[in-house]
Amino acid sequence: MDLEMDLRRALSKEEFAVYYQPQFDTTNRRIVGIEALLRWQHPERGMLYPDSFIPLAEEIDLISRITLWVLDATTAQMRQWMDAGIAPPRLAVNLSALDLKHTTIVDETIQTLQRHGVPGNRLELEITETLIAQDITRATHHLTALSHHGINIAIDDFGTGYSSLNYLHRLPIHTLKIDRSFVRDIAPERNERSVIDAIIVMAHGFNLKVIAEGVETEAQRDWLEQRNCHTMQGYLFSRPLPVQDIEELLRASQ
Ligand code: G
Ligand code: G
Ligand code: NA
Ligand code: MN
Repeated sequence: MDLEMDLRRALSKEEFAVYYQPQFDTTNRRIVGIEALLRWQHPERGMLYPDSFIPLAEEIDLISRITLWVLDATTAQMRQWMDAGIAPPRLAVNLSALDLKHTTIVDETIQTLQRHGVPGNRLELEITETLIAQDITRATHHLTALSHHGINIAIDDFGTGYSSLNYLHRLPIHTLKIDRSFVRDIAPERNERSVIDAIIVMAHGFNLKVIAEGVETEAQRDWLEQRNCHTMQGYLFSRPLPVQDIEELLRASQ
């Protein structure tokens, strides 16, 4: 079995699917966004998660086609939700480290939005710090162009990579996503200052939205609320769901 060969065919064989995980505002329990998470329904191996094929896709230079497929599929989905009156305010799509290196990513993203009639402010692109640090000049250029079209930029896994306060205010960033490793380590009984505290204070100081990911327990939720982080994503609220299930949730939360 050759995973590389399978991956090269997966797009044309329509083996990819998008799962959707909601992000909640815990002050009013409303869905403020939905993150799109890619799945590969492999004919023999069953459902594969991004960690097991995205690195390979990057290596064999297939990642930009996959990213475009995800952007197209999720934007079309967003349009349907808008027409049905159940659209979440925003849809978050993950970019891979290689996507921002391609000069065409900005145009292709804009064209995809226009093709489906979805305004830029409905889209949030999640990128990692490492990606920005690798090529700050190019990243600045692309992210600025994207944000001129209303597209939001979120820093994913924030706090785990090379964080520079310098880029935070130089770049058009809207959201920090606190990495789930910090959320996992929350110990309610301890009262000392934590990395999360620092991230939340900093986010507010820079006028950025902040979202905690990987929230699994009520204790973690309560602790985060106390620290003024009210946007959360994680198994406590919902797992990533196939489209039918997320639609049910969207309808129920109207
Ligand atoms: O549920 P989860 O296993 O889906 O995601 C694991 C990792 O894969 C996360 O770091 C997430 O950012 C990344 N990921 C999920 N979907 C996509 C996608 O469509 N494109 C890229 N490049 N990464 C994704
Ligand atoms: O890196 P990124 O943040 O985009 O990854 C999202 C990943 O986290 C996905 O694999 C998703 O399935 C997973 N995930 C979402 N919520 C939780 C959670 O509450 N706990 C854990 N352990 N993983 C989660
Ligand atoms: Na992500
Ligand atoms: Mn993350």
